[in-house]
Amino acid sequence: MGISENIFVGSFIWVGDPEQVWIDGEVLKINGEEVEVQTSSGNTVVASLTKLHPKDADAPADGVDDMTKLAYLHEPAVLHNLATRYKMNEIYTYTGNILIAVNPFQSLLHLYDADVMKKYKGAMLGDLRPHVFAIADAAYRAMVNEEKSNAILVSGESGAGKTETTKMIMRYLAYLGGHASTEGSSVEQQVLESNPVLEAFGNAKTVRNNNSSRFGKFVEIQFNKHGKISGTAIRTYLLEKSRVCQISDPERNYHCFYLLCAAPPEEKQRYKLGDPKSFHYLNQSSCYELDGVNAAQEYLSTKRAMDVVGINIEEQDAIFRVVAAILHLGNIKFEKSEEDSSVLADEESKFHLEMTAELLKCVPSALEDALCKRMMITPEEVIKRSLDPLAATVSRDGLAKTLYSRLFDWLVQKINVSIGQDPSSKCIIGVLDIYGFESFQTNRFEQFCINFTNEKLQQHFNQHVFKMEQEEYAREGIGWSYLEFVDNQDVLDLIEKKPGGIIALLDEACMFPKSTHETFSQKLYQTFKNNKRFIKPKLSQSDFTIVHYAGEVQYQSEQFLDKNKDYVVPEHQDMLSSSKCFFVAGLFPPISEETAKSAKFSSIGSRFKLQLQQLMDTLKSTEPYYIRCVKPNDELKPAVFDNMSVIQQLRSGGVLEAVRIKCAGFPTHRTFHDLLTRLTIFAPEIVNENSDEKDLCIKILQKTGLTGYQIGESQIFLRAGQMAELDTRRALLLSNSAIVIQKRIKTHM
Ligand code: AD9
Ligand code: MG
Repeated sequence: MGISENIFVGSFIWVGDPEQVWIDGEVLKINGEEVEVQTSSGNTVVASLTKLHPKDADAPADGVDDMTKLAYLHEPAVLHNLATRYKMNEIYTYTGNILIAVNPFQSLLHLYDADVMKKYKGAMLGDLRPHVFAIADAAYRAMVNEEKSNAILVSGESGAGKTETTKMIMRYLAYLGGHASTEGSSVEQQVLESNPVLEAFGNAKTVRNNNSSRFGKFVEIQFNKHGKISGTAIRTYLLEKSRVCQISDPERNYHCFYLLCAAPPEEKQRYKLGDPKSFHYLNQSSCYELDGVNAAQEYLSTKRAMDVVGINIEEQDAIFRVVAAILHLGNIKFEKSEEDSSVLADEESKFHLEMTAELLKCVPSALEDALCKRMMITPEEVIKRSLDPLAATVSRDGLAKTLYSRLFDWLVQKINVSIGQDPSSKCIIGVLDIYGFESFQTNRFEQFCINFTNEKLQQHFNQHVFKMEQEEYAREGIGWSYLEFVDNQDVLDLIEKKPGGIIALLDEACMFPKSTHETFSQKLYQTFKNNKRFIKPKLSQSDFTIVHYAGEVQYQSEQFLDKNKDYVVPEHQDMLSSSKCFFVAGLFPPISEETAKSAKFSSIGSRFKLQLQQLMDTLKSTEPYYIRCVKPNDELKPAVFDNMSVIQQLRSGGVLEAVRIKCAGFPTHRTFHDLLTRLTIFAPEIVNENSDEKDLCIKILQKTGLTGYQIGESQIFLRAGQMAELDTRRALLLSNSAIVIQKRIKTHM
């Protein structure tokens, strides 16, 4: 059935709008394919019939808590429903069992207090208002009852609320799976306190979010056979290293740097720290403070959280020494000495070099050499070559990044060891908080990896939604073959296929000394010239575009080769592994000569691909629950709902894809009883019949002449648009009978 049957003069519809994406209106005239519409904003527009969507005139004014309850499951209806609910501070809405969470940008404490947790405990999904606790509860109960592992996958763009949602889930799981004992720190307390520690070191203010996670995270919470939390494993993905030495206004570096600069005076003295404005790694941006955050208090609470997760005082001291050392390191400047070599630029640089060496407990001259000189091994001899000031600065920044990322990995590892794993645990609930799809003006290697992740998750999501639909049809005993299902395997092949995918070609380029980003791009153009997921942009000789499921993204290949190389300068490695500080030396375990020789280069892209594969394998063994976070506006303001931005996110987050999959099957399910109440008007004579509801339904539907629907065990399954068609005809019948009645009244008068 086409849309056109539902659109007639006087019917209410949705029409595309350049500002609001969709606007409602009434049909004034139909001229073949052209329709004249009076919009609710008072304009008259002409639109093509195929571009219109019918509007449910009977929809409840306050929206529906589950999109599948909408009479018409299309884009404008989904968008309108979310906007309506958001206005009333109803930030959660289901689409079947996917939860959509729209960031309120204000604290709605009443939504999350202990009473609310109590209410959701054990309640069936859908019995109470949509809530993140309901999803966590469902996952927990399914785990306890069916001894199955579950995963809750939280996604959305930066600032959409993933991390806050994840913390809410963890709090609720800790409430359900907590231990009564109060001796020392309980496992669940440790699990919760791992968050502030990782946020201090892995989060930063960006233009999109004041507390943006600069890494992906999968927290696997293990439960014992009594349903109590017995261990945890945290896996992290791709920390953004470049932020350590490069930031732009009005962003900030990682929170820990500012916290440490606000430490009590004696500690600041110990680390020779002063005003954050005096450090190059911080003063590239003029933003130092965060609204509503007291850095001094945060420093103390971060240390308390470290206590809880089992990081002792000595370790804390060592961690902050490394953080301070990085700040001092960034202030070392170089200038040209004879023959292209470099020396420390001034007294200040000398001071910072000494401070860095003192904090890292290594020899100042060794540090200076490691920064400014390289060993060249020739068959005859070993030569020390000097670096020019620019290369020495690159070397300095490289050292800062390596130190920081090793420190972050150490923290994750330490938390894992300290909370401990439960080898006897059979069930886990995994919680994934990972970066959403990104498409910026400039897209680099990071965006490439992030979007690759999203392609992987999208495939998992589609397959799952698809499977769930099929299972429901099977339960109801109806046949369904879904041939239209489109998979994104082709994009994944383009990226990760071995050999021949983009990552494989990038690795090849990295191993070949003469490669440049241009030769790499040329190779891509040649290899994928007939690939419909790959485009060579007309105006560029080195950019490339991937047609992702969520849209086209143009990548700049300039730093792809460099960023793909995970490489620690051997001079840095040697200097730090011989540090007198047990902690620092531990971050740089000596590497055997064999590995040093064999591992010419280790590929970040390939390692990331492997990590993702492991994640997907874990996810495959779990029952997934999806939460899609939505950012309602870019100003981070409460009560502002920007249709354009939201629709983009629904499209790229796969919510509309899920809707599409539903629509391709039988998206509208109605119980026999429901359908009878609604449709008796088509066959009023059957009401008095003594058959069961199923038979009555069949009779009514036969009378309507509808085809293609399916009859299940307890429900009728209608094709997309069929409910709308029935409603329209019902409305016409009702108005005709109203006219008849009116006529009767008139003739009686
Ligand atoms: V990023 O990809 O890590 O940059 P997230 O994680 O999606 O991003 P985050 O959870 O950090 O976003 O949320 C951003 C901000 O929105 C928070 O700092 C809160 O101020 C605000 N927020 C998010 N969710 C809620 C909520 N349920 N209630 C109140 C919220 N405020
Ligand atoms: Mg986050």
